[in-house]
Parts: sequence; C-alpha cells; structure tokens
Amino acid sequence: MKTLLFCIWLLTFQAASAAEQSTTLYLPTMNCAMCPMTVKKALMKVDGTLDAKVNFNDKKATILFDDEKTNVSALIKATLEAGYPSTEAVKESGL
Ligand SMILES: [Cu+2]
Repeated sequence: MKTLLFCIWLLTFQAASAAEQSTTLYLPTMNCAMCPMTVKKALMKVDGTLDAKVNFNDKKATILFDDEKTNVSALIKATLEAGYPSTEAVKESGL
C-alpha cells in the first residue's frame, strides 16, 4: 500500500518532467470482451508501464509509461507476445 501511495506521489511529482509518455496502440485482432483484459495484463507486466487502458470498441490501448524504463516498441512486443499484434495509432486531436 505504501508503495502504491509512493507511486501516486511520484506520478504527480513527475508530471512536469519528460519521463512520462503516453501512447495509443491499435489492436485489430481483439475480438471479444476478454481480449482487453489479456492485453491490459500483458501491458501492465512491462516494467515502466504506469497505466494501461484498453478499449475494446475502439480496439485501442492507451498506455502511460516511464520512457526511462520502457518504450513503444517494448509495449508493442508485449501485446504481440500475448497474442495481439499492435501498431502505434496515429494521434488524434480532440475526440
Ligand atoms: Cu477475446
């Protein structure tokens, strides 16, 4: 629990630094409601992933990560190893 609180504090504290990055991955092969859970689990296992939100309807995963510990390629590799090939989605402005 203390670790979690520390992480939250760290997240807040580092918000202004360049260490925190977010990316959106497109996962075209997600085909049922269970897939996002598998993908999320795989992404959260990557050292450096701070948060992962997987949207089944959009077939997209939004990942917040520490760019000193991991990178987009490692995240893509993690989804691939879980059985879901992914590509970095083009950043959209607004909604
Ligand atoms: Cu599935």
